[in-house]
Amino acid sequence: MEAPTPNSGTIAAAAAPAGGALSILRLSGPTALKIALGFLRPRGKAELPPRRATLCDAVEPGGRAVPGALEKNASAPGTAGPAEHPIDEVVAIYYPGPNSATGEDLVEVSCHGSPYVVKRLLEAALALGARTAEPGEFTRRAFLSGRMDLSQAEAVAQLIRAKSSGAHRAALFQLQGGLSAELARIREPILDALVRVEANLDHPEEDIPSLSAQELQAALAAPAKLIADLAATFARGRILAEGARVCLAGRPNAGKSSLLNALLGRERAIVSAAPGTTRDTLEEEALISGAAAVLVDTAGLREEGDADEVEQAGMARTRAALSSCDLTVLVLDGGRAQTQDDERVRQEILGAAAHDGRPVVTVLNKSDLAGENPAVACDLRVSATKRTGLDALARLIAERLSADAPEPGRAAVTTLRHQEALLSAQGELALAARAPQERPSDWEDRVAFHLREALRELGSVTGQDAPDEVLAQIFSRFCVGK
Ligand SMILES: Nc1nc2c(ncn2[C@@H]2O[C@H](COP(=O)(O)OP(=O)(O)OP(=O)(O)O)[C@@H](O)[C@H]2O)c(=O)[nH]1
Ligand SMILES: [Mg+2]
Repeated sequence: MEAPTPNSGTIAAAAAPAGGALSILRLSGPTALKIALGFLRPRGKAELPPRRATLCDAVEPGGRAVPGALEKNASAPGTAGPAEHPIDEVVAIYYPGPNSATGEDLVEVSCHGSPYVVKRLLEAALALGARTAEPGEFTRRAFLSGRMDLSQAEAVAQLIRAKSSGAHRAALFQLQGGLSAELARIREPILDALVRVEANLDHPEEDIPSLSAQELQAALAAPAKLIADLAATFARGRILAEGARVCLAGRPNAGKSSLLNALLGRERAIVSAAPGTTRDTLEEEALISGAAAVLVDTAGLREEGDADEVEQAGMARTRAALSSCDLTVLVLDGGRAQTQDDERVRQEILGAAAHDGRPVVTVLNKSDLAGENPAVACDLRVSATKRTGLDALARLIAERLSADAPEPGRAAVTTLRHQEALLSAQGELALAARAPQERPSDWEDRVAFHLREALRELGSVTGQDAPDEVLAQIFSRFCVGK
């Protein structure tokens, strides 16, 4: 048997999770139509007309008749062919390549959502010569056949994962080629500069106007600025795609775990009146005012000297969480007077956030306890146990997180792979711009080299020359059937 290599043969997979009312079986490849007609009997037709939803009986390939079942499919009197075991009544659509989602012949079969039916249909397709698709293989074929570039293919995965309106918007913009268009704008002047430098090198006698070192620097300033602007969207773009990390921190017993539970709407973390209850950091995904977030509960911070070994280890994790989050919620204990220790911890948390330019929301919790501490500076007063002020807190977190969110309709970088490519391209442009000073006598060679590298890095985002391992890594993160 032929080894299943990616991108060869006809593939089949369920494209919607079985268990809903409907499921979809997809077939893509050179023999998709032939295989489909091996187990589909279009009602009243011999063929599947292109791009038309056609009611079909799905049958066991090569099976024998079950009298009475699916009567309309029963062999007409006088026809000799064997009647067949029915599996389901389905609607099939045949999309001939190259104008299909994968760029190849594609057949989509909508069947009833029973996992058993889906399994039988898939088995029928496999028996007729299809093989099971690998994760992301349909999208990979769309990329390889030029239906979409790599950044658009990656956007398909992001769109499927999108849990919030911001994530959805960013993924859709990228899917529709927004990032690719921005990259094309950046590449153009670099390519232009490269052509002129290479003309100097290869055909100095020809009449292409040469590029002076000064002109080179001027020509590279614009794309360098565009790259820097695009790379600057990554901090927020990543938050959009993955959800912001929101860290709850403060003194022991301030009510951090209670607040986590209140924001989640369920008792996720252990709460107790004993200070030092939470030892390890704890993470949970949540929607905060419609924005995807990961809430992180932490061990309370206090004087190290008084803490035992486990508590100290917990505090070290708190500090690590604080330095890797996108927003800190500083939780103050409103149930008692503020002490010097409170002030010290508050300064530590505010200082860490200010150092990295991260937003902070300061809440005074336990506001139900006499509502005292009117003098304590905070953004708002909440009560985790009485569940007051929680909506305002969620709104404030979302507001501070989206203060510098990428504008709708503007390209944003949402994946580390793209960001790394942009930063490398930026580095190459800087090296190219410096080359004339560093090597006044033969800078053209050096510049051409760095410009080509910059273009290669930018091209890797859209997959213009992405190596196979990179493709394999990207598409393996998809689900089967996409
Ligand atoms: N009255 C009142 N009590 C609260 C409120 N929030 C928390 N508590 C109580 O305060 C105590 C400590 O709550 P936790 O949520 O465990 O506090 P924590 O900050 O996670 O504490 P550590 O994990 O030990 O750092 C518990 O007895 C809670 O019931 C509140 O809003 N009002
Ligand atoms: Mg706790």
